[in-house]
Amino acid sequence: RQVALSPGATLLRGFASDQAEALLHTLTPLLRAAPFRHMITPGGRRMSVTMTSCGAWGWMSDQAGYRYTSTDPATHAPWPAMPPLLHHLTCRSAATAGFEGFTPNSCLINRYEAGTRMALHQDKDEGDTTHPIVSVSLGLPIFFLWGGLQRSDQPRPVLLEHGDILVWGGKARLHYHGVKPLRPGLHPLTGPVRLNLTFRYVAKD
Ligand code: MD5
Ligand code: FE
Repeated sequence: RQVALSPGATLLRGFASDQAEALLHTLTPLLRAAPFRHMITPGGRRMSVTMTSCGAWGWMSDQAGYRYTSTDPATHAPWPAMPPLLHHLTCRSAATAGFEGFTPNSCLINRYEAGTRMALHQDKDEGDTTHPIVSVSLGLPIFFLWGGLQRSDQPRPVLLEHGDILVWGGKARLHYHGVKPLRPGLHPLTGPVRLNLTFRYVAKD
């Protein structure tokens, strides 16, 4: 159930399946404190995905650019703490994929409804790309688009399903990626949506 997508990129199929219900349960109070919202790109467009964060650093975007902040711009309160269950799962997945010692200080939570997509991009706002990124998929399946180091590299579709964990580091850390529009459906645990949790180490203090 461990698939190597490329050097540094490992798909752990079903790694979070047993814990999915518990993970969703730990998100409930956190989502009440920091609800999902649409971010605005620096170009002035509203992203179709809705987002929130937990942990010391949360990702945000507005007309001034992409960045990590210690407080939620919607409430000016610190982002909710990262639940220990999420932190432990991330450390365990990273170690399983060969990144022993990884410890995240940021978790971005993306919510996809039918039709929501994410354009090809690189993750390069973290200040230090020597750490991997761990991504947990919950709910409806989606086609992830796995590209190369150049935007022009033809991306390959990879189906990400409920409970799958993707670990990206090393040579794969700066690969372009995105997701195809979510197809409508109903998942027993999440209903009409897909949630994606991405765990990162943000080099800021
Ligand atoms: C998602 N999220 O499913 C997507 C894909 C994002 C984002 O791309 O930036 O929030 S998660 C797949 C992924 C995770 C970690 C690293 C990389 C891809 N990568 O460096 O290619 O919501
Ligand atoms: Fe990304």
